[in-house]
Amino acid sequence: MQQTVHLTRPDDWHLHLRDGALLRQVAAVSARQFSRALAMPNLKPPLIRVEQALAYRQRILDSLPRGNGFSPYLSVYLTDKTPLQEVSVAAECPYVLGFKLYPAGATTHSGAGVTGLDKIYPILEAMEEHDLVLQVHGEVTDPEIDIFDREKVFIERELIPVVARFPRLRIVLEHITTQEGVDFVRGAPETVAGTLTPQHLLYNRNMLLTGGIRPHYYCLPVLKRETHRQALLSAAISGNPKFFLGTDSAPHLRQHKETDCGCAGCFSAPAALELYAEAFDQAGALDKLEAFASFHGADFYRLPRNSGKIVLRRSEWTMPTSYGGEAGEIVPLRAGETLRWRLSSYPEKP
Ligand code: OTD
Ligand code: ZN
Ligand code: ZN
Repeated sequence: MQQTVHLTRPDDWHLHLRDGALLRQVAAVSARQFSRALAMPNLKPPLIRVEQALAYRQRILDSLPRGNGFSPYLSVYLTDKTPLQEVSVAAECPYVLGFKLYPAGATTHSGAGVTGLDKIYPILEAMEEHDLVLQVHGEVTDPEIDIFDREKVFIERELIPVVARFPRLRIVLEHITTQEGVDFVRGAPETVAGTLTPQHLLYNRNMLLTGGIRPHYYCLPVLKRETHRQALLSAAISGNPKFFLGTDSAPHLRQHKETDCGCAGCFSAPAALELYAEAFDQAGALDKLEAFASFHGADFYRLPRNSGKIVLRRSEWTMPTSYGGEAGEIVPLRAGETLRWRLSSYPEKP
């Protein structure tokens, strides 16, 4: 049985780092595992201008020990009113990789998002010209559509027409959760890729709802049935460069999860790589982990692959029941349970 996995330092291409005290509490948790991350702009208020995104980047860096080596990248939050000139401003900033499409109301802090894709067609055209990437939360918000079907319907109604209309626009369908999402990305042109989270690779919706409701497994898009999980796992281990790592680690304080209207989001950052390793190991595909975690994302974003290595060892340990700190208590994914892999050497400092 394979006991170690050696990987080129990986990156997290979809991460919620929050702001203020919570940022100071969680940033180092991701920086310990990853070399770079694409930090999401759904703050309160959202990062709707490049200038705000760059100021946030500095706050992220300030929240980490000096010389840490972690490099955050940003995506700017699209609204119905994003000014066209913002696209050329973004294109000048090496740390801004693109713009994020949140359909208004689809997920946490998406209220200021886009109410109709036609409203941002001029922006998408400019992004295509400037070769900026569109990061997409791919769910419709139509109340008539069942929550488990919202990704599939978004692809049919919105994404397929956008890809046809903007054939050179590079798009990442974030946190894919369905067979239809996998099929769409696989069948789409080279311009389209997708990220996969650890929770969607490891769990189906039974985890959320069997034997009691488990708020720490509640995220959006919500966990789906087992057939979908299997489709996601086969995409992750396929070696297809269109699929890469994006944890979507989304910390909320315990009291905001364990309540009568709890927030969506799984805090997977403390053991993100170990969780991916577990999923790949279960599928007998540890040899495919490195490309998924360390190469495909960097290649898609046209950034150099990282240098340096990390090592994962097969070794059992127990995830703490919570992570305390300045902002309060956060319950991680798999709290109090056994993990099978352990990161045994951390990214080297540059
Ligand atoms: N999903 N929670 C959050 C974001 C993501 O849609 C997402 O990217 C969050 O709390 O920011 C969640 O469940
Ligand atoms: Zn999302
Ligand atoms: Zn997210």
